[in-house]
Amino acid sequence: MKRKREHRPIDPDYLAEGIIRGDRSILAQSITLVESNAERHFDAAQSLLDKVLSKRTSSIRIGITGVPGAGKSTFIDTFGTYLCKKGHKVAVLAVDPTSHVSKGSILGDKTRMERLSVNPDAFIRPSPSSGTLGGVGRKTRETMLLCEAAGFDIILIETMGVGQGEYLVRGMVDFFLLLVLTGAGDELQTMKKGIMELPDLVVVNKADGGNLPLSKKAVQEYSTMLHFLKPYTEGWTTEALPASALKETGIQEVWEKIEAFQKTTRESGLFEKRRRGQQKDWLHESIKDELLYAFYKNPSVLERLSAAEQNIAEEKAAVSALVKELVEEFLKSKS
Ligand SMILES: Nc1nc2c(ncn2[C@@H]2O[C@H](COP(=O)(O)OP(=O)(O)OP(=O)(O)O)[C@@H](O)[C@H]2O)c(=O)[nH]1
Ligand SMILES: [Mg+2]
Repeated sequence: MKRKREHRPIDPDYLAEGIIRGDRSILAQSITLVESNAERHFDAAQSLLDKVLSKRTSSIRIGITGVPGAGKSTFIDTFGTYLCKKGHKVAVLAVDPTSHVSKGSILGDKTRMERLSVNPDAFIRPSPSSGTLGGVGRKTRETMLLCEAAGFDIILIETMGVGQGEYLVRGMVDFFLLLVLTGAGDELQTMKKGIMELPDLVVVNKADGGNLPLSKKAVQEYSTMLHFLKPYTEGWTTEALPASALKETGIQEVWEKIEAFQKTTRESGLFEKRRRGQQKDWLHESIKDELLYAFYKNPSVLERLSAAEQNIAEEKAAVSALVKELVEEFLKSKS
């Protein structure tokens, strides 16, 4: 006879203690727990987050974006290794809002982060797959909290795919870095309009070998462009710098900029203000997620939904009237 699969009980106290001790395998397990879409994991995950929330180390959260092939993974490998050498603990998270395949991208990324993936002071985590409960935003935010509780003081978030990912990540980091290549004009065409208004620093990567003269020109072009744009962070000037992730040049200069940014924004109070604003946004996003989730799994809504869809498709009813009816039905079922 086949035995029914049993689920081991999850012990949030045990996990919290392991995370705070810096146990990487427990950190990985805990991230899997908060990423889970299974309802039976929800309470344990929330209880775990509650327990570690006040135990977090002070951190800087850095988002890194750029067109495919700009060198994000290579840059993170070099930059992360540099930061570990300086005594930091670096967590690398990937965000891919378009990915529906769990752990699809990390295999590629781990091989591109050869040095960092074996560094004892670094922790690399793949993009969570998007699911119904919450979504990528919630999962990444909660993963950041767990990493901070495990003592990681620098969180690097690589956005995969150009598009909505940039805005999502910009809204959850302190500092946003845009990695670009030479030939500013061509590249800007493939990037979404408006992306140049998001970064706190533009890094022209692959400034090495025969590409050096072109990258110098690109730095100038980007600087000119940035000069005409309103910087994303008040009181901070977004600049363009050259670097080579491969030859490891310009890396120290990038870190110096980020340190200057931290100093300026912490002193002006903007650092804290931005984080508080992000917390508030998170709350409202979560409320919307939760309401949507409750709505779409509500039996009396489900009962009426396909008939409503049919009516709308055949233009037999007005959308607003049907929506009102469905929402009222939902609220009635809850009262
Ligand atoms: N010459 C040179 N090549 C680089 C540099 N950085 C990255 N590359 C190369 O550029 C290619 C793409 O690098 P990745 O780090 O995978 O780029 P990515 O932005 O992470 O790419 P996706 O994750 O696919 O969006 C690889 O072949 C790297 O070796 C650099 O500084 N100089
Ligand atoms: Mg990559």
